Amino acid sequence: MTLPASDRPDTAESELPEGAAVATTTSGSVATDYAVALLAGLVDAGVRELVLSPGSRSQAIALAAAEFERAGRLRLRVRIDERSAGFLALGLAVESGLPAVVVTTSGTAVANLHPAVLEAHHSGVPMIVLTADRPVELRGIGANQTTQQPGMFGVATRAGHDLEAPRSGPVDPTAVRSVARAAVATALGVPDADRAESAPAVPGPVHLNVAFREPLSAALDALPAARPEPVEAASWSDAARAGAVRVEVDVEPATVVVAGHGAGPEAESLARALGAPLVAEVSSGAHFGPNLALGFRALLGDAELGGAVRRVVVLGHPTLTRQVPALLTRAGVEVVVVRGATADAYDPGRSATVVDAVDVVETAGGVPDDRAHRAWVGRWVHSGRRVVGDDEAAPDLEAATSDDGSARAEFLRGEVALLRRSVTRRALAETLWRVTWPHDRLVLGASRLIREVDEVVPGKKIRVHANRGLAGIDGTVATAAGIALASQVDDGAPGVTRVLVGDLTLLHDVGSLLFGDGEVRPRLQVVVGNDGGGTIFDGLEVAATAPVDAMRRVQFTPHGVQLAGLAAAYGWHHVLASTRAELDQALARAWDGPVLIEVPLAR
Ligand SMILES: Cc1ncc(C[n+]2csc(CCOP(=O)(O)OP(=O)(O)O)c2C)c(N)n1
Ligand SMILES: [Mg+2]
Repeated sequence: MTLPASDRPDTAESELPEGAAVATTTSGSVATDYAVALLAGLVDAGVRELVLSPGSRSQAIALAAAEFERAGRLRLRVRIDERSAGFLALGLAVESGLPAVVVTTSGTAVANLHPAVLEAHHSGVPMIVLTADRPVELRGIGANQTTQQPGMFGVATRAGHDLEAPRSGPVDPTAVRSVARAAVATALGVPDADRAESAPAVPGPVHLNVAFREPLSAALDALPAARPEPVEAASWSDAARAGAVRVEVDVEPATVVVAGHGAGPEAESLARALGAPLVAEVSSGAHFGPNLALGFRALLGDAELGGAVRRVVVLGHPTLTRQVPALLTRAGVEVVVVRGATADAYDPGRSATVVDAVDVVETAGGVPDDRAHRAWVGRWVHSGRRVVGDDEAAPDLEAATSDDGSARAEFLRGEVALLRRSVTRRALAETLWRVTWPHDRLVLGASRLIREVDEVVPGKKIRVHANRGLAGIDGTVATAAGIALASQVDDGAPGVTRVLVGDLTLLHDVGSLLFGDGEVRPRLQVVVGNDGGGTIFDGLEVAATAPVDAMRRVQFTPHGVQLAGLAAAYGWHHVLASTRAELDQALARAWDGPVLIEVPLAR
């Protein structure tokens, strides 16, 4: 059967004059020459990772990428689903701090990147979206697989360029190189000297839409020589500091430091410098240190502690509680927000003094080491410990070593019973926290379990990530795979990446369990708390009044998916961990490929 021209993928649009493209190119295809020049520019500017999904219009970039990988100049990851590819690139960039490139063909393929682009925009993650397109003469005439790609991501990109490979060559590698370099710099948030803006640039996605004409690719014999000249990534905070307004925070015992997602360890040092308690979300990068106040939901709601707060310094993007925004909008509370690498400064009360970097928050009155400060911090820290308490009574260690045989037997019976107990959300959170070490990575999906972890785990300096830019349940497995892959690149003693998700969050991104033949497997344990649907909605106020059946159907969205079967279909190991002993064993299992650990949870 011969397909009608309009249904054939990318074959019918030979709009060039005969021979024009061939005469002035290196490879025989302007598209290939352009793709090679662009990738060379990106790699020389510091790009290390490229994710692509297959397609015809993007073939020149895809084949050139394979060649760069063969030459050891790029790591290439191939994924069928562009939504998955986008989140994989996001995870690679989160872990490496470098912009990952994601390549798609034209049409709906591009739109599938939108969720990851939005997340990258809102959380300040560098990313380069490289989409292939039809040339201008084929746009707006109903050509196959052609839509309005330039500008598709709206305000979510730091920059967007509608580029085209020249009509008939030759490709000017210097010009293409400078486009690539500028894209890397913008994605990293390096300020543009020509742009007179008050706020410094922040990292985020850059869209390069490239129109290719036929012939869409040609054989490639040689790559241009490498000329590495990486863009300096550290410039964001330097620039922020250079242009910053100075704000003084008095050292007085009524200040609290709030560290939301991505705040970083600076929040912890600032809390100590101010002699202030630290309210740090679990993915803040500051959930540790002597000033960390656990159980802060209760403390902020407490009239004597939360009620006494007069000033809050916020770093990062708090999203996990209602108590933090309530505090920041309360009358009589002064709010200083330290702008991070995110699209918007966090300012729920629209009343904050926004500063650009942490060292502009100067402490007046010297080092806070007086008794009043110690007492203020101590009250938060001790009350927090009491609020969180212990899930279980501490084991009676005296009984364990007692001379009395029956006391020892009683102790052992108690311990065995504990190990046989089913896993609660709290035990799941605490166990994952306990087994994660600084060389490991922990990724937390949106919904109920991240809040459980946030609420109960003690301080520990480990790498925790969550997509909190928009808190979507989409792309979590792919993001974690990207973090795992980037963390295992040149690792002598590789750690493990663990991602904790609810069942709906897993099912939403189940396609990201797919690895094609020959694709590098991430060192990843996907831990699924399976309660049969979205139990976060059980906590909505409306659940008390809405019809039970309706709530179940439209919010809880029950399913009977057999996760073991899914895992098998995708070639993953599946372990059912119904008891605490089984969970411990599953997490400690020797590495022999990606594993999906299913933990049944009561609704
Ligand atoms: C892309 C996207 N769609 C919808 C939502 C709204 N949402 C938030 S949590 C949730 C349910 C999550 O269920 P599950 O992963 O099973 O976690 P659980 O609360 O049951 O632990 C949904 C649908 C979202 N955050 N992102
Ligand atoms: Mg669930």
